Order: sequence, then structure tokens, then C-alpha cells
Amino acid sequence: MATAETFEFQAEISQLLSLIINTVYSNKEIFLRELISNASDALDKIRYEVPCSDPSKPGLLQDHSSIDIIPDKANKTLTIRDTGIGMTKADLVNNLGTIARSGTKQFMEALTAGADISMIGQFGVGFYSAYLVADRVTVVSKHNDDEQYIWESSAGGTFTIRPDTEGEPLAKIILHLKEEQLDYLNESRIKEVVKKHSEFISYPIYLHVQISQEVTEEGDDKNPKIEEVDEEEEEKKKRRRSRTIKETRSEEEELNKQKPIWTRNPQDITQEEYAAFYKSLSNDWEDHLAVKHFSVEGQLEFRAILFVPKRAPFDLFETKKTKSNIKLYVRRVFITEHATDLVPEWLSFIKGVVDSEDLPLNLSRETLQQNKIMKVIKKNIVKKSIELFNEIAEDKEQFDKFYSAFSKNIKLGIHEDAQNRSALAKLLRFHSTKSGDEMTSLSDYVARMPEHQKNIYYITGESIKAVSKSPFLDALKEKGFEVLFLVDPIDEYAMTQLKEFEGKKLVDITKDFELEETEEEKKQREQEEKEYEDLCKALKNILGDKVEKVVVVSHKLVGSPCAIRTGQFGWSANMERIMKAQALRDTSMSSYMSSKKTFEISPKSPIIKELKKKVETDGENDKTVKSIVQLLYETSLLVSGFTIDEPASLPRGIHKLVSLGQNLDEEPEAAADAPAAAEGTPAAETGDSAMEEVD
Ligand SMILES: *[C@@H]1O[C@H](CO)[C@@H](O)[C@H](O)[C@H]1NC(C)=O
Ligand SMILES: *[C@@H]1O[C@H](CO)[C@@H](O)[C@H](O)[C@H]1NC(C)=O
Ligand SMILES: *[C@@H]1O[C@H](CO)[C@@H](O)[C@H](O)[C@H]1NC(C)=O
Ligand SMILES: *[C@@H]1O[C@H](CO)[C@@H](O)[C@H](O)[C@H]1NC(C)=O
Ligand SMILES: CC(=O)N[C@H]1CO[C@H](CO)[C@@H](O)[C@@H]1O
Repeated sequence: MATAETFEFQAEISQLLSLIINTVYSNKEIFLRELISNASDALDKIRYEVPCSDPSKPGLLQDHSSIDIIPDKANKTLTIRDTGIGMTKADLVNNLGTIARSGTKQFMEALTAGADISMIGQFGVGFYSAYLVADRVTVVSKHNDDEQYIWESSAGGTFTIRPDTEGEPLAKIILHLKEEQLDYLNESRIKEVVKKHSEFISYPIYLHVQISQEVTEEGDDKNPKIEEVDEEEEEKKKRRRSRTIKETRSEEEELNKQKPIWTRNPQDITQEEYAAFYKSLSNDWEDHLAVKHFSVEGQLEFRAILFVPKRAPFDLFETKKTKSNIKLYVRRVFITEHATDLVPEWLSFIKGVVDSEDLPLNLSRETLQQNKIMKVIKKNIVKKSIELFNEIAEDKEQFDKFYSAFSKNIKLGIHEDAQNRSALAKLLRFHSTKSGDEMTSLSDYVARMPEHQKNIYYITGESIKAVSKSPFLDALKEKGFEVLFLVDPIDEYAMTQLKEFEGKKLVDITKDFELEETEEEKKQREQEEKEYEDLCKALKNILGDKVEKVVVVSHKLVGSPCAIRTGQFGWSANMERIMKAQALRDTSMSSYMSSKKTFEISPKSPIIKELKKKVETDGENDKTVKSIVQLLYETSLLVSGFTIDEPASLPRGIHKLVSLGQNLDEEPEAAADAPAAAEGTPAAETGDSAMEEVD
């Protein structure tokens, strides 16, 4: 035997294996489902990697694609064999032992959190479930680009690889069954398990059964017991001389012979059948949330079944992984599951099958992408998916599940799919100043709008807790206007694209906007603008480039002395925060987009009134005036959702004012300012209010 190389399992895989081996788990039968599904993937892959247009490569023809289950009672082994892609030596080393997929760790975490072993397939490590029933596993594999190799392991930290010089070139997994698991050599048991878990695998699954037959043979009768004289009895005599022996031969029995489910009439299909099909398609351990089974006829014909899962997969938005989850068939022949052009990225969570009557069988990947038929199919899938979402929306409980799993996808759809934007907007739900614990749809929001409200208002920020205390809300609350809370980073991207809903503009209240005002309010504002013109100029001089402009607003701020709003077209404070967090280092973009800040002051605030007096008497160059303004500005940044460039300066300012308030003269500079603070309340008040708001 050729020498075997020994490798160590990567630590997490080793951990997973001992978890699987030592677990007390009764539902061990799922190992077969996992290995069949692994084989089915291998068959899918060979079709994908060796396109139909290249008939010189083996494994292509549909008739050759099969999965074989071979129980061997004498050896106590169960073999699962496929004609799929196979693995090179490097694949065997990497995929089966040394490189842990992200799913390995996630699966173990899920188990700790109470997940079930049967969920293993979702995490892409289903192969290791073989150790539920086997104490030793042998994988024989041959890839077109390499020799044939044998991988083997009894777990326990290591595995070996050796070249296979004589074996037949077929990928197979041989399970050396544990003594107490020999039940899986029982044909009826295997049939039962396959029927239960793998009925809808689209390749034929053959069980190799041993057929025992009684065969009669002419006997060499040396000791005839009865002397026959009667001629009539000749025949009987012959029969008696012959003897019966038992002969066994192996026969293949196909276990999944039914028609593909999508070709059947939806009315004849039960929910259980859909669920079983969904599970075989997706490796999910739970039923689907919703299903749509339809056919399109006319110039173009295809049938499809689309499923919405109950949960988002753990790697839904993993980097650049935009593969579609729809399997494409052409006239019942499987083509690919990576037809990325079959669904837009935002619908990548939809699972299902499409079977086209019109596409050519010899499609290559390249032609698939430009194919007109594919475009039409895609459009129909989008349409049917949106229909399906609307059907889900009819049941609040179902929709809540759907929304908590896939709201990001809907928002991504709004961002990317201009044509279906308004249809998707109907599915949006947000918390708001009036929604309580529930979420509201935009349609319900519009229905609640008071007559004089023109726009749909929303506020963006990091969390509901943060935005629900924002000073920007006061003015709108006072008018009875509802404000939506947008606290998902993707919300702002989606809303900027959406722009309006049912003819109502969508307005971010952390940005500059025109608030509806009565004649009276308008008059008052105009008067206050005149009154405070000088103060605004002084503040702009003090703050310099930090702000674009300083304005007095009479009705837009109610409870706060001041706030900072951004321009309508730049980034909001929230977007600036997101961009900083993503370290989006397109500096030209960030200087162009970064928020143009408007410093708003409220003439109703006693602090501002006092500040006005102080500037009128002491002038804008007064030290106390300057530090008050600086402090007001920095606290406004915080309450408006910005971060401060120099975090130490705010506490320094506050400490100074606290010292002043307490008549301490710790700092020489503060001492110089003391008289002003002692006589004038504004400084002390500013300090207090600043601290409250920072809190
Ligand atoms: C299985 O058992 C047979 C004898 O029954 C033996 O010839 C064969 O080598 C064994 N195969 C394996 C894989 O152990
Ligand atoms: C084989 O499996 C079937 C179905 O699970 C069971 O009824 C039968 O008793 C089993 N036979 C043996 C010999 O264990
Ligand atoms: C596919 O087959 C058709 C005929 O069946 C042929 O006309 C066409 O050129 C083939 N396309 C490719 C990409 O091989
Ligand atoms: C989605 O957009 C397509 C155009 O790509 C349009 O034909 C279709 O009607 C839209 N679907 C809905 C539900 O609005
Ligand atoms: C062909 C195929 O999908 N094989 C997979 C079987 O399972 C192992 C471990 O889960 C994967 O690494 C293989 O890629």
C-alpha cells in the first residue's frame, strides 16, 4: 500500500468532530440526508464546471448522474457514491480538515445556544455528520485534474491521505458503521430515511439491494431414494433429482422516482410536500415561511417554485457573496444554481427552482448572462416575489417574521430597483413617534397625517433610544406631526432613493427643511429673524468655518436652545457617522458630501436671550461669550448626532463652567472670567443644560 500522509484537523473542526461523536443525539438518521445532499452538490458542480457544450468531459450526461447507496453487511459499511465533481488532493486536505469554513464556528455557537445537530447542513459542514453513525470514514475521490486519493479518519485529531492506485474512479464515502448503528445496513430502514429526507433530490438515488432467489439446478443424483419404473413418472423423477439453491445478486432500486414537483399541478401538492421539497433544496431544517408555485405561458414558457425562508441565512450579506439560490433547469435537466442573473441581488434570499422550456441546453455561463429569455424570467421572478411578499403582508404575524429577517433586502431593493421602488415601499415598516411598540407602514402614516401636513417626516440615527430624545422632534410633536424613526444604516440609503411616497415628500428632519407654518408663525419668524440678525452674525464670526451659517428658528426648536442641522443635499449626521464607521476612504467624496452644518438657535430659549444681551453689552470678542458659544456648539453637535473632533474640549469647557458656578478659581483663565459668570446666569445655565443633554 502506498504510504499515507497524516494531517492534523484544524482546531475548530477537531472540536466539532468530538462534539458530534460524543453527543447524545437520537436523530442520527440525518447523516444520510447530509451525505446525499453533499453528493447532489457535487453533481451540480460538475454540470456547472463542465458546461454542456463540452461533451468530451465525463459526468455530463444526465443518465450518468446518480447517487448510489451501497450497504455491505459483511463489512459493516455503508457506501454513498456519486458521479460528481470529486476532489483533488488539495481539496481533500483543505475541505475535509485543515481549513475551517466560517460555518464551523457558527454552527458550534448555534449548538451552544440550543440549536439542533440536524441544522448542520445550513452551516456547510454536513459532511462531518457522518461521525454520528460511523467510527471511521473513508473518502475516495478523483478530480479530473488529479490522481485518485483516499482520505480516511477515525476523528481523534488526525486524518490520512494516500494515493489510490487500483480503485474504480468514482467519488465515494465509506462509512464504517459503529456497532450500535448497523441498522443503517437494513434496506427498509435506508428506504425509509431517504423517503423522509431526500425524496426531492433531483438526481436518481439508487439503493443496491441484495436479492435472494431460489434457483433450481439439475442435481447429480447419486443416491436416488425412490426407484421409478413408471414412464409417466419420468418428469417427476427429474424434478426430484434437481435441487434448490439460494443465490444472491445485487440489484439497483431507484428510490426517488416521482415526477419533479414543479411539473405537477399546484392543487395536487400538499404543504408537507412543498416543505419536504424546500428542505431538500435549501438544507434548511425548518419549513419555509411562504411559497409561490407558478407557470408562465405564452411566447415564453417556464415553471417555477419560489420559497421565502423563515430566517435569513447566517451569511446573507457576507462579502461579495451574491450567488443566487435559484436552481435553473431546462426541460427538466439541471443546468446551474449559480445563474446570478436570474434574480437581483436584493432577492438573493429567495430559494427555488425555475424550469424553462425555451432556453437551449447547451448554454454556457457567458451566454446565460446575456440571454434575453433569462431577462424575461428574471423580471417575472421579481414580479412574483413582490406578489408573494404582499400575500405575506396580509397576515401580520407572518409578516413580522418576514420583516425582521429580510427588511434589509427590501430596503436594498428600494435602493437598487428603480422600477419596483414604489411597490416595495409599501412593505416598509418603521417605529415612529406615534407607533408605540408596533411598527407603522408608510400608507398608515399617510392615513394619519393631519390635513395641513405636507410631508412625511423621519429622523435618522443610531438607535430608537437616541432618536426618540432628539430635540428635532419637539417642533413636529407640537404640531401633531408623526415622525418615523430610521435607525438601520441602510434606511437612509433607501429613503434618499425613494424620495417620495404616494406623492408626499420624504423629509429628514435632521436636515434643513421648511416646516409648515401658519400666517402668524411666519410673521413672528420674520420679526425674530430681524431681531436676532446681529447675534447670528456674531456667532458665525466666533464659530468661523465650523458652520456654514447661523440662523434663528422660532418654531423648529422648542425645548432646546440650539441644534445643528445639515444641508439638504449633503450627508446627514447619521450618514457621516456611518461613513466614518465604514472607514470609507474616498476622501474627495467625503469632503464633498460631508455635512454642511447650520447652527440653529431658538429665540424662545432663555439661554439664547441672555446670550443676546451679553453679546450686545460685551461684544463677540469677550472670552466668556466665546466659551459659552463654543460649549453650546459642541453640545449641539452631540445632541444632533455628530461626533466631536476633539473630544477633550467639551469636558474642559464644562469643568470650567462648573468651577465658575462654584466660585472656584482653579484655573487662571477661569478666574479672569469669574465675575461675568457670577453675575450672569447664562454661563451657569449653559453648563447645566449642556450636561443634561450630554447625558
Ligand atoms: C469487504 O469484504 C469482502 C469480503 O466479504 C472483501 O473481499 C473486501 O475487500 C471488503 N471490502 C472492504 C472495503 O473492506
Ligand atoms: C429493518 O427496518 C425496518 C424499518 O425500520 C424494520 O421494521 C425492521 O424490523 C428492520 N429489520 C431488521 C432486521 O432490523
Ligand atoms: C447550441 O446548439 C444549437 C443547435 O442545437 C447550435 O445552433 C448553437 O450554436 C449551440 N450553441 C452553442 C453555444 O454551442
Ligand atoms: C417591477 O418592475 C418591472 C419592470 O422591471 C415592471 O414591469 C413591474 O410591473 C414592476 N412590478 C411591480 C409589482 O410594480
Ligand atoms: C461536492 C461537495 O459539496 N462536497 C462537500 C462535502 O462536504 C464537505 C464538508 O462539509 C465539503 O468540504 C465538500 O466541499
